Amino acid sequence: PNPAKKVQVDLVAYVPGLPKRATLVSGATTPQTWTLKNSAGVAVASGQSTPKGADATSGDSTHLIDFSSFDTPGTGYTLSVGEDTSFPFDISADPVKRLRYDSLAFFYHQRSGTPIEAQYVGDEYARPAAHLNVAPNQGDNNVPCRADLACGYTLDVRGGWYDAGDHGKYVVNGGIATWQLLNAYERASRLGDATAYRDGSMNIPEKANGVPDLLDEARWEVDFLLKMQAPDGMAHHKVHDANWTALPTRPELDDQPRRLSATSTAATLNLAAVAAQASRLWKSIDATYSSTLLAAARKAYAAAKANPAKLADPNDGTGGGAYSDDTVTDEFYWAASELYATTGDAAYRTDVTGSSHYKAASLNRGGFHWGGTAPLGDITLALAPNGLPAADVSAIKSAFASVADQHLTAMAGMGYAAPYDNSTAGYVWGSNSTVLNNAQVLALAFDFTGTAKYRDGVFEALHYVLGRNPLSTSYVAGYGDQAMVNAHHRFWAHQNDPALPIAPPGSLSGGPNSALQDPVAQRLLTGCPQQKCWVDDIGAYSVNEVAINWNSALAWVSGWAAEKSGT
Ligand code: 9MR
Repeated sequence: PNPAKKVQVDLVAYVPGLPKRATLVSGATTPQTWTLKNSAGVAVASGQSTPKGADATSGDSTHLIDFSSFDTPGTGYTLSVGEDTSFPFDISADPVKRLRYDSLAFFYHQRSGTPIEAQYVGDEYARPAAHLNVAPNQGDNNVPCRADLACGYTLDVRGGWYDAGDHGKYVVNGGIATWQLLNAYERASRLGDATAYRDGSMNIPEKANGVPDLLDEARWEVDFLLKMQAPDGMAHHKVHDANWTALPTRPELDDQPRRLSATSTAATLNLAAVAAQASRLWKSIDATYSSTLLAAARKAYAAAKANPAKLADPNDGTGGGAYSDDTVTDEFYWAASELYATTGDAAYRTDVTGSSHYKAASLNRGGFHWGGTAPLGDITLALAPNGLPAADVSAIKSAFASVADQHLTAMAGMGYAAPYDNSTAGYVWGSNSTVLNNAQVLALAFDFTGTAKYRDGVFEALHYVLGRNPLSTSYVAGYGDQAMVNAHHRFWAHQNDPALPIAPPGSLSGGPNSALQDPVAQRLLTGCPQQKCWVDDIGAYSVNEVAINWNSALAWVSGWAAEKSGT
């Protein structure tokens, strides 16, 4: 389904002044001559490849092509070896600067409870408001708990972002996604250039309200997270349909009853962490909102301490994903870190310094994801001024550099370099988000040390996601001549209904998943090498869905990369 080239490049662009590497698929044991041609087909550079041998992760025998020395901006370059020619690509900083905003636009598209207006997204992506009690929707206005829970109240949980290709709204991955957007802003304000996210930078309804647009977009979900808090301070794990709906189903045509799942310790700590982080960021923008957030965060944290082992049911997967997580020490550390960074309170400090995760103790090549959040606490403690001993903050920063070194060592041995540890579980569901979260680790290592190799590693990760991979495919819709089109999504379901749109530019596919956890992947991909376990098919939800907590990683990394790409 995905004809691969023999010369694999980033199908979008290489940034002037930075390394430029490609991969040749070849079993030859001797160097091969490569030629770089401009858009007129004229050779502008040539050189010799370096044989790297067989690579089990991709199933290819590869050579490295390094054309870094050529640095003339332009469009439509190709790389050739013998008869084999790559897809075209640019040498330019422009595409990554567009991607910074297209990856963020994903979140407006995913908003629930509000019309998605043509003036912001164009006619084909516009749709009416949904899940507001307008038939056939059953609405998120007064949602009861699942019948077996009998919680005795309903909640108004309108708003927020749909998780992914389904219409569920889940606190744990909503938490990490929101945190990552807010962290992109906080990092840029302290160590970079937050004006990239200024009011008017994004095409959203709030683009002229005097508040940075990235914060406006994040607030859409922060407000939803607050609504998921139960009277006792705990947060419901999720709200979603009673049954799975068919593909396609436009959000406003979803007729399923909506139900709250039980509260959970993990969801409650996600709420505590994000509300505390947001309270810090809105302090000088909207003091009342900032206080509301802090009160919610404190209440949630106290509720989680009183209910430290209320785990989400791993079997609660009808009509929505389970998102169960049997370890919450990491969420406790993350939430305590955010609360401490925001308040300086001694009690939170004690919980931070007493945690087994303290000083990045659990940061490793596995990185972070919705179920493993301790590094989010580390990142906040390293970025936001706080009263911890300087030596401890230094230790956290050093951990980022040493894990980044481990990534770079592993990447040097790969045919298609990606910061990804496949040693325990192969390529997992959402592997592209893991690659990009690890790119965030590399980016922070650069921020903390200024060492160029870490910056170069971030761009290597982007090159992998944008086409330098064994499928010659850009996993980002709208970016590159062979880019993901048929995302698993109930509205962007063009493959099933030509009247509906394809995935909009800047949406990230989950990526290769060697566990093949859906019937389409099982039918088409059995026996695949790990990096080839992917297909651009709407039915292949375990490899080709989109999700807020994956696009947040793309937004963080592309925003950082855009900042480092000069003018
Ligand atoms: O991202 C989630 C991944 O880590 C899990 O392995 C997978 C199976 O439980 O679920 C993924 O999340 C999906 C969620 O359950 C439902 N909405 C779509 C999400 C992305 O595929």
